[in-house]
Amino acid sequence: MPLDPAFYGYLVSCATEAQATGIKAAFSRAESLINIDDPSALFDLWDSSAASQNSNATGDNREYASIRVDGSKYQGVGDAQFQIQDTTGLIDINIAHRDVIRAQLRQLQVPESELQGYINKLEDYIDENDLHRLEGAEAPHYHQQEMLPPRNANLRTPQEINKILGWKKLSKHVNWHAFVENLTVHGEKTININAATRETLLANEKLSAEKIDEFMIRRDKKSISRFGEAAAILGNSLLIGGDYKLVPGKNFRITIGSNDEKIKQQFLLKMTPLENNAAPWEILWYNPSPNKSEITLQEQREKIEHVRKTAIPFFG
Ligand SMILES: [Ca+2]
Repeated sequence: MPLDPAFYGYLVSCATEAQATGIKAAFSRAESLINIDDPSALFDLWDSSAASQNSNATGDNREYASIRVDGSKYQGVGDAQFQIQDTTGLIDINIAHRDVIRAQLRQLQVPESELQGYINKLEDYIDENDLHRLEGAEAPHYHQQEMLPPRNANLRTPQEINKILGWKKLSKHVNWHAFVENLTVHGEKTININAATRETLLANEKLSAEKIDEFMIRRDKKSISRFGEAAAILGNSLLIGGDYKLVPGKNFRITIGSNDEKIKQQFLLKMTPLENNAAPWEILWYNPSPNKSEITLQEQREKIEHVRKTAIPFFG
């Protein structure tokens, strides 16, 4: 399902509109989508618009002509639904400012006095050396707890956060899954405010939940094209420091699942349209069961088999 030639031959804007147009054009040529009876269909573009969570009372569906990359849910074929999330709208656990992680930990009711300990254990897990910080943890601390030592490298998946000493006990919190769901390891320090989740915006403690909700309602109507539009709602503090941008990055998390959300799988796609002799994207990461932080291989196999049998139509 190639993109139009212009996407390969020229540098094109990576604005939401240009990417959406390119993807839409590519999908419109896909054999599996043209032939609606083809069981390998990715998803049903014709019937999906009305089921989008962004449907409005006026019946105006012009917005639905583009596939949004802000995690909006779309109805697929049969019992499947899907979401596309630009990863620059999520929080990158490896590189995000530590104040952002602190804000997230506060949402999990971590007491103020324990915040730095969590941050230091995270830093020790990632950094190359074996020198532990105050309240941090390196290999000897992990051995004491009969845990595998820290990898001393960036996390490879958001779920790896469970392997950091002490962090697993947070998994009992009712908001834990939402917290992990909002993390990525393929993001950027600069957040795309057009695709940022509510949780990501809340991690900026200068912004109130009320203003964020107002902003998201405004954004659902039409993408923000100038920072001034965002600042009019969120205030000027948003613009300081250059931590925000208006366009997507290269990586997109695709979530496909059943309508009752009991079955869910995720892919991380990196768009690579300008790389020679390469497909327009590559899959960086696949998680057959993001709802569970740790499942056995057997459980994974059963899950995948179940997904196959219930015919969630993805990659045949
Ligand atoms: Ca280390």
